[in-house]
Amino acid sequence: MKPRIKNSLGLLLGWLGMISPCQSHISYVSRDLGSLDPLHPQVVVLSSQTVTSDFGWASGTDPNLGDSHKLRAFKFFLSNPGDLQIRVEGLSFIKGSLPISPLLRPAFSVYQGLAHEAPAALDHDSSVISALYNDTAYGVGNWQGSFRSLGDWKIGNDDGSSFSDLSSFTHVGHAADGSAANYGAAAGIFGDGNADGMVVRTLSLNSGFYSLFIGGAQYYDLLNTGGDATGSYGFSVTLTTIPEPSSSGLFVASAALALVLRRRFSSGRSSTP
Ligand SMILES: [Ca+2]
Ligand SMILES: [Ca+2]
Repeated sequence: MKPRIKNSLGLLLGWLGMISPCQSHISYVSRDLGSLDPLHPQVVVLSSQTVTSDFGWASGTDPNLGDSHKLRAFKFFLSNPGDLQIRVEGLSFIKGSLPISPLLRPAFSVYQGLAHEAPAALDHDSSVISALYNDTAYGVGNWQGSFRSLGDWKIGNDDGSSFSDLSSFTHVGHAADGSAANYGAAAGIFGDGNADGMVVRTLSLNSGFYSLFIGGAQYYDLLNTGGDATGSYGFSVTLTTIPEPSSSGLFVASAALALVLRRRFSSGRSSTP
C-alpha cells in the first residue's frame, strides 16, 4: 500500500474509532440521579430523556439477552436502606427542532453496581472481554448483547483482559408497563397490567450505588423483527423516597389518641348520675 493511501486509511480508522464509542458505550453522563436518603422525603426528576428503540428492555427478557445500546443507563446512590419509588413515563417533546415521540411501553430494571466510568474506558457489548464472557456463559454467538432485564449480568471495556475486570450488575428489581400482550411471555416479569405509557414501582433497597436501565417493553421476537432499532423515544424518570412514619410522628399520633380517649372518658364520667 502506498504511504499516502495508508496514512489516509489510518486517519479514517482513527476518526471512526473516535466517534463510534460515544454512541454505543454505557455512560451515566447527564444521567446521574444523585444521592438520595430514604429516611427523608426527596424527589428527583429527569425529563426529556430518549432511548433508541421501543424493545430494548423486552429483548433482555429472552434467552439471547439484549443489546445494551437499546437502553439508557442512569445511576444513583442511597445513603441509607429504605423504600424508593421509581416512576418512568413515556413523554413527547421537541429536541432541537425534532419532535420526539413517547416511549409507549416503558420498563426499567435496577441493579446493584455500576459500569466503568471515565477516566476508565467505557463498557460495551462487543468488547473482547464482554464477547468472551457471553460466549462462555450463554453459548458461542448465542447473544444479542450483554443486557438481562430479569437477572444479573456482566459487561466489560476494551481494557478488560479477564472476567474479574468485568462490571457486575446484580438485579434487585424491575417493572414493565402493560402485560404479556406487549412485553412477551418470559416468566417472572412484574407487569403493572395497564398499558398506559407509565410504570411505577416501589422497591426496598439497601444503601449503596445503583444502576437503573430504562428501555422499551414492546417484545417482537428473538431477532426483534418488526422493531424499530433506530428511532428516538422520549420518557421521564422520577425517583421518590418513601420514608417510614418517624418515631416522632408516631408519638404525636399516640398523644392525640390518648387526648381523645381521655376527653371521652371524662365526658362519660361527668354524665353519669
Ligand atoms: Ca433478545
Ligand atoms: Ca402502566
